[in-house]
Amino acid sequence: MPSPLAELHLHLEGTLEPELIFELARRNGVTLPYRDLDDLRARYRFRDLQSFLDLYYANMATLRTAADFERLTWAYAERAHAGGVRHAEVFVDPQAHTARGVPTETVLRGVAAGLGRAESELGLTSGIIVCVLRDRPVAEARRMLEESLAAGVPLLGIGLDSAEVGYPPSLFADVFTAAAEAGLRRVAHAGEEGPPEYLWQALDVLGVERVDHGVRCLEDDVLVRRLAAEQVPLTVCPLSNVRLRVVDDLAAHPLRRMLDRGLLVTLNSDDPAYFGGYVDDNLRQCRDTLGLTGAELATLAANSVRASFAGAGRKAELL
Ligand code: ES4
Ligand code: ZN
Repeated sequence: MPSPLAELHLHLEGTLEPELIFELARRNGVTLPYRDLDDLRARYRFRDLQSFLDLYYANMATLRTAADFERLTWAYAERAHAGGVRHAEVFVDPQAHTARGVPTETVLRGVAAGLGRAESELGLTSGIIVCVLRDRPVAEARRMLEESLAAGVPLLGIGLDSAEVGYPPSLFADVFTAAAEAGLRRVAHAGEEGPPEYLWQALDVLGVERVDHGVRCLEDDVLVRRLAAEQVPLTVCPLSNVRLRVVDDLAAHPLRRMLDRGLLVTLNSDDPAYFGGYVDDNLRQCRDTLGLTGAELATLAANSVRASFAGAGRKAELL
C-alpha cells in the first residue's frame, strides 16, 4: 500500500496467531483443548461478537510472562510495518489477564518492551490504550485503571471493549472521568453490535475523541450529521464486520456510504489473527470489492494520521 498508515483500532491479543498459541502453550505448560492447528483453525467461524470473544479469551491463557507479551507485540509490529503501518495505537485488555493471575504490570511492561523495540528498529511510533471490559463489574474497571497508571509504563489512553449489547457506555462514566484527570485520551467501541444510542453516550457521557467501529451510526441521521460536523474519527474494521456478521459480506459494507456522508473514517484490522487479515489486507480487499479509488485509499491513509493522537511533528512527517 502506498501511503504511510496509522493503525488506531487493533487489539494486541487479537494478533495472537494459531502457531504462536501452540508454541506458547508448549513453553508455558498450558493444556489446549485443540488436537492440532487444523482443529484450532476450524473454530474461526463466528456467529457474532460473543462467539468470537469466547475463543479470543480462551486463547489468551497461553500468554503468561512479560516476555510472551513482548514477543506478541513485536510480531504485530513487524507484520504491520511490512503492510505500511508507521504509527500504531494499540489496545490491551488488562482485566482479561488479571482474571487468570497475570498482573497488569507484567502485561504492560511486556507490551511496552515490544513497542520500544518497534520504535528503535523499525521507526514505528506507538501508544498503549488500556481497555475496560464492559461486561465485567465497574469496580474491576476502576482497579484496572489504577493498576495501569501504577505500572510504570507510559499510557496513551483508555478504551472500552468486549460484549457491547446490554453494557452501555454510561456505566463507566466515573472511570472515564478519572482516566481523563490522569491525562489519558478517551476512545470507546460503540455501534458495532450496539445501537446508535451507545455512540451518543460515548460522546456525551464518556467524552470520547474517537469512536471504534461506529458503523451503526448510519441508522441515526442526526448522529451522522453531528459526527461529520465535528469530524469525530470512526475506526472502521471491514473484515472484522464481515467475520462477526455485522454485515452480510464485504460488498455490503457501508464504508463507501460513510465516506460519502463526510465522516472521518479510518481503516483498521481489529483482531487480524482472527478476522483474516492485517490492515493492508483490509485495504486491498476493500479496494477490490468496493472499488475504492487511489484517491480514496489516500484519503483513508491521511485520515488515519489525522485521527491519531500522534504529536503535530510526527503527524507532519507522516502526512
Ligand atoms: C473486539 Cl471486534 C471487538 N469488539 C469488541 N471487543 C473486542 N475485543 C477484541 N475484539
Ligand atoms: Zn475492536
